[in-house]
Amino acid sequence: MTDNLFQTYALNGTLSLKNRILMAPLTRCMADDELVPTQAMADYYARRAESGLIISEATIIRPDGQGYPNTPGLFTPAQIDGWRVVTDAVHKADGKIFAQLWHTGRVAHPHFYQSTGSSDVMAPSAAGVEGSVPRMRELTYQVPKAVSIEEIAQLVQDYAQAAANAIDAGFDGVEIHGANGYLIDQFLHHDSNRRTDEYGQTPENMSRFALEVVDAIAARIGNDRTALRVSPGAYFNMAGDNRDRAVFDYLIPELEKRDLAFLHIGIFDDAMEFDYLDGRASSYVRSIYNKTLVGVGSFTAESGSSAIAEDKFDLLAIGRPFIANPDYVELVRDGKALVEYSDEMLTSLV
Ligand code: FNR
Ligand code: 8K6
Repeated sequence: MTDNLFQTYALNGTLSLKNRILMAPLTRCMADDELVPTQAMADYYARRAESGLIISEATIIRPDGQGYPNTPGLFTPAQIDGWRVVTDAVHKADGKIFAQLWHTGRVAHPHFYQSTGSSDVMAPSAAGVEGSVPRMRELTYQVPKAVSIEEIAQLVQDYAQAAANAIDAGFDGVEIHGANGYLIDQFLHHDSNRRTDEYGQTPENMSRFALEVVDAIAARIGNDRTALRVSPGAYFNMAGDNRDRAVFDYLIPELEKRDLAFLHIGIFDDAMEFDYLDGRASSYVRSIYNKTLVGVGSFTAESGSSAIAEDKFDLLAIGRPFIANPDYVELVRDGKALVEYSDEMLTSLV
């Protein structure tokens, strides 16, 4: 019984989804060397246009946001044109697509942007992560530079410009990547934010950058086309801290006031529990956020449908099964068997 997944859903007055199954954002590292989306990417997304909403793979807002090879960008005219081919293909197939806007912060690597002449890694504080870029183990993570107030203002501008570029490229809206240990999330956790100025220490200060980015983008493209992904539970390139709870206790009601298209949990398995959240990240957010919430993380169509029926969230995002099954929505609707995901599938775009 997955009928509720096939109900339409009005995100707001301007956007209505044909079903409640979203394609989760999935980095594929398949853009060309100028970080321009390819025709193969357009075909890949168009094959998945039966989902209620596709969220694109994370897309960098500027060169020093890059932490993985061949991740697409949204800051050059060629990148905007490349994305327009993708959004046209999705729209022609009767789909909708949001761009996920990304800056990796302290897990960026200057190897990827050496042509800009910059070797700085930008983060809230000079607190690095151990390790190296996945699948490029020779690229060890650097100790980042704590961004100045002026650099923060520029970053906010660059997020807003990338959002405007996304609309120019034909996207239906944007999801700001505020999750999974990347730049915005780095401001929201004590592990990575050790600032003592107006961007650190208190919940209001630590939420300031995230809210400035949200507000700048909403002012540029409309709150109805602006969404955000957050990870209140630290789990990827981030250590949790009991004090993080107060940051999200402040941030999430502030987000609710902004009337965004949706709020999306960033996690790999919704069943993960966090001491300082008294359980699952999704249950915690649901308890203090009354608007559209997207759940994700190791769900099947059946378990996701039950979670929606139990009012744990409103929309279900599906990641890995969508890599394995371009026709995921049709297969679920018809009650047919799915192909199981495996990591080897990441080497080609099907
Ligand atoms: C991801 N995920 C992810 N999340 C995100 O916010 N932006 C991204 O670009 C990516 N990229 C990405 C690549 C790959 C290969 C995987 C497997 C995952 C996380 C993803 O959106 C989702 O939260 C998880 O995959 C959990 O959902 P599933 O796969 O269990 O349905
Ligand atoms: C090369 C680009 C990769 C960018 C996204 C990475 C996704 C890889 C999938 C596995 C990642 C595991 C995440 C950690 C989960 C920890 C749970 C305890």
